[in-house]
Amino acid sequence: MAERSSFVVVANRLPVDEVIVDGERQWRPSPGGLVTALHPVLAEQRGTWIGWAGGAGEAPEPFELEGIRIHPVPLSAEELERYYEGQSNATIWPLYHDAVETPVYKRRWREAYRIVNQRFAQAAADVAAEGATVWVQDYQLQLVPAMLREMRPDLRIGFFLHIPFPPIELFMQMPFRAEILRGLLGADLVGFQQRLAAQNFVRLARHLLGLRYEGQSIQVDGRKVKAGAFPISIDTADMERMAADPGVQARAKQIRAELGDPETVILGVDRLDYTKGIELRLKAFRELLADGKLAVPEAVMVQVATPSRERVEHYQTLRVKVEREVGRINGEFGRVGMPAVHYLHQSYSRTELAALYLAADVMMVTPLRDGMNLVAKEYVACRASGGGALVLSEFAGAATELKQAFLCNPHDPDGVKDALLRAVGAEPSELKRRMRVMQRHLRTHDVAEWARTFLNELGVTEREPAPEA
Ligand code: ADQ
Repeated sequence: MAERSSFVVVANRLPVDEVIVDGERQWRPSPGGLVTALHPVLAEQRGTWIGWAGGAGEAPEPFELEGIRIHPVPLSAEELERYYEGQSNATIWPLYHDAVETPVYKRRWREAYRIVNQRFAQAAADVAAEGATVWVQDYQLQLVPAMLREMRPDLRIGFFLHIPFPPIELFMQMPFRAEILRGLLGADLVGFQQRLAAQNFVRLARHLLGLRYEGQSIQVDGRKVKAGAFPISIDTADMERMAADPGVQARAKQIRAELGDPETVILGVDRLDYTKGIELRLKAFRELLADGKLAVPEAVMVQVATPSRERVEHYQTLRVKVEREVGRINGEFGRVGMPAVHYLHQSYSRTELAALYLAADVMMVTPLRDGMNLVAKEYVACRASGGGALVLSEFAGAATELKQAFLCNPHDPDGVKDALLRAVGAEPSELKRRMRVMQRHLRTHDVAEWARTFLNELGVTEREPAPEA
């Protein structure tokens, strides 16, 4: 058996991408906040990351990349359809996001979710050293903590949910609700983005299983399970560095020129997901053009919508609706060579995204519900020069921290239009002041601090020296 690790991360996806070089398969690290934050801890402890490598069928053999052991878990084509697209993304995802799309419940999806969660738990049980710390990530793996504790009671287990945790009334819809809750309660610490989500969780434990709690601490089988809020963040310094790069700044200027040097560039950057409020944002823009409050070519909108979960029906329907709305706006308000909305259904590099953030006068982040929303934080971190306005939904976790944004209720079209207009018309000095406060916050509350706070609360530092940030 391979050498075991004292620190293990378990997540649906591995932090690596497959690339083919000269006909040979190679792996390169995929950029992401989570891996950036956890890299120092993983590298220091020769930690292991367990996850799916992408693709159906057999998994590659475990390997090491940049000091992290990578332990792939296989998923069959049928499991991908049932565990990932089905139970994770057509049942749990919509239910946890206020059921803004109707969750679909299927027995065979649940069964696949159980089987796959057991496989991830087994992999963790195999690679974790005696007394190791295991940190399980997100809604695809909610059964893993209890499954793992059953096999390995010696481990210290943390769980972090990246998406919202719904109120009791909504959670109670789920057919195997008690099993999910017991799954999570297998952890020593269950982390959420928001305090309200942690409260939903402890109240649910009492409501559904009759468990006693004090503060955020639940009594389960003679153990204590702590719940808490750990708002995730970005690698702020890295984002600031990128925005200060002359190449990125030149690209931002070029983007503005390509857009016809308008007075106001309005930007949206999201995965193409129905929780992100892309349609309502487009509608607000259309109505403002129709009302004559905004006009093309002085104002243009750029909407980047990253392809996402394209085999799930909810997502196929959304794409049709968004593209129809873009067509409608351009049909009514565009001119030859001058569309009102530039719609890009593509993925971009980090530097191109930073250039887009720099090129935008107003960033619109209007989800109907979002655990955190890192795009909002990335935009703020990029605007070190002080300009720019963030229009932010109150229903994004980020709104709790970024209070100087132009906050709006995405369910109220007039409120969204009003926030957008206020952002467009704000004085530069006011925008600077707002940005400065938010930037200061992000400098001290970055993703490394997030990981450190969670691991400290889990008690990792009681046994090991504090991980370097
Ligand atoms: P997501 O729903 O994926 O994450 P978000 O937090 O906005 O949402 O993160 C998206 C990331 O993807 C950002 O870092 C962004 O820069 C990047 N991205 C978006 N469009 C891109 C494009 N076209 N090309 C390249 N990169 C692109 C879930 C939860 C969130 C929570 C995060 C982290 O739904 O609420 O903030 O996890 O916990």
